[in-house]
Amino acid sequence: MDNAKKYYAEFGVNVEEAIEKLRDVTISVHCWQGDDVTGFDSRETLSGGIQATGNYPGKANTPEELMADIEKAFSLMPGKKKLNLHASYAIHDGKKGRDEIEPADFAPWVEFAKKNGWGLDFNPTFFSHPMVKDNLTLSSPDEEVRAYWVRHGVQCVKIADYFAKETGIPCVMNIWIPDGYKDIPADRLGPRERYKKSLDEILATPYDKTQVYITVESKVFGIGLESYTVGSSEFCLSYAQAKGITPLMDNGHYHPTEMVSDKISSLLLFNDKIALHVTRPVRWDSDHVVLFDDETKEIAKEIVRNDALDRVFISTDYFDASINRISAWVTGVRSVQKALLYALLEPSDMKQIQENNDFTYLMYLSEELKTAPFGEVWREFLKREGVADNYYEEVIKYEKEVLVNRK
Ligand code: RNT
Ligand code: ZN
Repeated sequence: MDNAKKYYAEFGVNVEEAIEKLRDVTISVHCWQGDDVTGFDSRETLSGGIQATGNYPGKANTPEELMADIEKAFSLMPGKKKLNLHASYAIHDGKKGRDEIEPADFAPWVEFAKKNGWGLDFNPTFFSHPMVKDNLTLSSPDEEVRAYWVRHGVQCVKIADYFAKETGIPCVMNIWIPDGYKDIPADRLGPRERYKKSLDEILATPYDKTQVYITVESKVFGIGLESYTVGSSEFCLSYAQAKGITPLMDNGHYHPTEMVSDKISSLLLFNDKIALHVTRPVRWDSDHVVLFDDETKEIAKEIVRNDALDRVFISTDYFDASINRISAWVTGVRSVQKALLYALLEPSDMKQIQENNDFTYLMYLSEELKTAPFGEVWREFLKREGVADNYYEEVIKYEKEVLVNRK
């Protein structure tokens, strides 16, 4: 580390401070990487325009298996974590409708989180269910369908409130609906009016606004829903702004040359808090495992440079069924943390260099930092967190001992 400390000090960077700051950042880790977004209630094939592809052995099939995998995966991730659940992971006899779920159906999850000292985040599940009709939920013109999903949303607010109370850690509840049309619609306004009305009805549920943050996630298109998405970016940003709730950006949900890293600053100017789903879109919203790549770094830089680590809810959202799922989980979360560390190790005068219009030096410096002894600092962070550097070995051991024995 001494080497690295000396190198960074030459640029005015304090390595110890960077490590300290990183230790305080919470990553909300999605539970759905462990079972290809299947859940435990309806166990329908994944729908809603998203897809998990691959059939690598060892998928978690029960709450016990998923919890064991989560514990294994989390033990290989440094830093602070929260667990992000979906409503479809309710634990009941399988006979309850999604509009009937209640806090008690998540009691084992609360116990699990408390035991590990983690907070819980939550998501209503508006997909993979027989009550999704014609790919519509909260925007459906069929009042029975729309009302069903409003009831689901209302129950979820109660569950989010319960999570926050039980864990003593704020809960982020994210609303994403798949609603849209494959082909050119005749009415773009009607579905959005109904979505707005449905959200208003869900938000009328009493909840502790200081402990529960409700977010809305926008999207540009989904598979089979190419022409029109009800919850577009404009819809979600405007809705969040109008209602004083929190916007959520998933970096797979924009046109391929549109970058979430460029959007963060604008949202920070107009919102107290913002939320992110960090993912890796490959040609579409493919939800590949997050890597330590340029856009992930750029997103992290925007958060760090704008001093917004306490204003951005960072969560992960990817699902790869083609490789060891635990490894996928760990690689993705570590990539986000690496990106944050990379950003924390930047000199603090980068903005001043821009203001001086010295883009020559800015380019020189940015490129220079790419070959800085970053790896040394990262490994020191892992060591201090008591987490193995080589997670691959651990993962393969777990695969041989546990995963391959699953049916
Ligand atoms: C889908 C959204 C959404 C889901 C999860 C499972 O495109 O990104 O966040 O991935 O809710
Ligand atoms: Zn997402």
